[in-house]
Amino acid sequence: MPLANAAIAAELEEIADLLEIDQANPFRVRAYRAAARTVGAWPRSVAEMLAAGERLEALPGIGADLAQKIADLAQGESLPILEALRAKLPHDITALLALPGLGPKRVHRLHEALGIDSVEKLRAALAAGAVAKVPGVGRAVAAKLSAALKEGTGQKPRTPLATADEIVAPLLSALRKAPHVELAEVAGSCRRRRETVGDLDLVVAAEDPGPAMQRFLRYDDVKEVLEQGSTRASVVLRSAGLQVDLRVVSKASYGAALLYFTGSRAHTIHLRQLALDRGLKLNEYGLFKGARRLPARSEAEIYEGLDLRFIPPELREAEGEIEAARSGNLPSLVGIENIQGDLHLHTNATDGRATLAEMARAAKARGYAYIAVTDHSRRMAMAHGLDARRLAEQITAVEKLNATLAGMTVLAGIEVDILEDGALDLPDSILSRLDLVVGSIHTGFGLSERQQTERLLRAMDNRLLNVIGHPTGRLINKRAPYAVDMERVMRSAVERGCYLEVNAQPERLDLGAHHCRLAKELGLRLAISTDAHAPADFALMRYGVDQARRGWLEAADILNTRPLAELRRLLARK
Ligand code: DGT
Ligand code: CA
Ligand code: CA
Ligand code: ZN
Repeated sequence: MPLANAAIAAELEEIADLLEIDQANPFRVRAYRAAARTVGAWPRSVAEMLAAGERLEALPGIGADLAQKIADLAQGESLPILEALRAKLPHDITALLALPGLGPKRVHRLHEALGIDSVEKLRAALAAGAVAKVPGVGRAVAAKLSAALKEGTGQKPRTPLATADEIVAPLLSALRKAPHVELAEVAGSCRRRRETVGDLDLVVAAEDPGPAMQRFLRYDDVKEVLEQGSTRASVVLRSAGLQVDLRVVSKASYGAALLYFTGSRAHTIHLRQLALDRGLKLNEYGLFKGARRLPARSEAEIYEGLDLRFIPPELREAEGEIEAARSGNLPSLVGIENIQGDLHLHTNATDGRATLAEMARAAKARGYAYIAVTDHSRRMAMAHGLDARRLAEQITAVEKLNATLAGMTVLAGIEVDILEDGALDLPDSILSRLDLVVGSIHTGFGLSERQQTERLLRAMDNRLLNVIGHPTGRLINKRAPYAVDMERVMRSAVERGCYLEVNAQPERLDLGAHHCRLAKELGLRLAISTDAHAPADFALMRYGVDQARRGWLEAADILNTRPLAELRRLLARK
């Protein structure tokens, strides 16, 4: 199986890294490093040269021994030297090279003295005070490492997905404009739409990787270059201190590389096993049958080659998606285009920043059929929560507005506080005049699991309540969810004809993906709501949809994909 130059270069780079940590002869290290650069930048396919009977010694600086190794790699064979190095030094050890003060020599010493072969083990050894005592490392370097781990990649909280999206969009478009770049996509957890990302992983297809690499390394936002080779590099951006890993591959390998770097690790390992079971080989460079390269320019070709339906990135967590793809039981995931309206938003009557009319206009411009205005109730004094009188005024305002709006309906609603005893913060006499009541917990996060669960059940006992807002109360990186028996809450919601919300605020994403999946199992529909406080917040809907997709949900599982008439029927309580 012919291997692309880029892939050959990547393997040679890894050999150089590992040899260097292993304290091999510096000339040998340099030879591999130079060979990686040469092959990576060579304009013609090495595999094709070999097929045409040309000799690789023609490449500058490549001697007979390296030429043989490159030829082996080009034919898809694994090199005994790389296998041996990988067996000796775990893959994660190269990550240590990215830390300040750590070159191959010190990484070697730390490995020899303390068995450190990953950032996690380094962190533990630093905490135990062992690192400063290693000869050739010392106090100063240990202090520098502690500081770096505290603020740097390891300890740093994971970046919210929405922040990562904002950072990656201009970077991708810069790469797409670089010469020779045919395709560029973000992979990793960002593409799987996890709620937070550890780092960004980019995959680029370009026959000549040089220009893309240059564009990447010289990108304005780059604060520090951690690692650079001919086809891969890692940098830290000023924005959010986010690390970005780039891989440049050939077009023929693009699908395989995108699949590999999208992960999850568990998903691709499972796929690789599936390939082996069929006598095929799948890796980050392609899909192979013996010496023959099967189509792998796109992920779709690879899934097809494995007799699987295409698996959307959001499902690639090794949680049953491969089995479902094989048996034709993959869900047809809800998409942003299925969303008909938004059922949780605020206006400047409470803590929103726009008027009711402005919010309605923005929703109509998005093509929505309906929205529900759900300002806060009186208990939220700091947000100027509405009492019964002000809510009555808002209901009148909604009626007036509806008379002027064509093609979109504003539903009158409230986000009413669920008090600690489970009572609602406004009298039934006013709640009964609303189209939709969202009930939320904003206080009393410290109750026991039993108390919190009873509180929510009691709130749902009120037949005027429709949807529980942000049901776990967590704030990503800031506040843990309160203790609650979610399965019991969901079962009770089904019995009572209530619903739960997927709040799309990037720091909430509440419910999260696993709870979405649980809801589906229990037959509970969910609302996906932005909790918008300004017109621009309507765009957050995609983050709620992303989590619902990660939870295997289809359009029919979502309340606000239903047309208005059906929505009204669904809101009628049992
Ligand atoms: P993150 O960055 O912590 O949010 O999570 P990911 O999934 O983006 O993980 P990351 O950045 O370490 O690696 C990106 C993808 O590359 C990962 O999802 C799968 C692939 N990958 C990286 N290293 C390995 C590996 O050693 N084996 C396999 N099978 N895949 C790997
Ligand atoms: Ca990542
Ligand atoms: Ca990464
Ligand atoms: Zn709220």
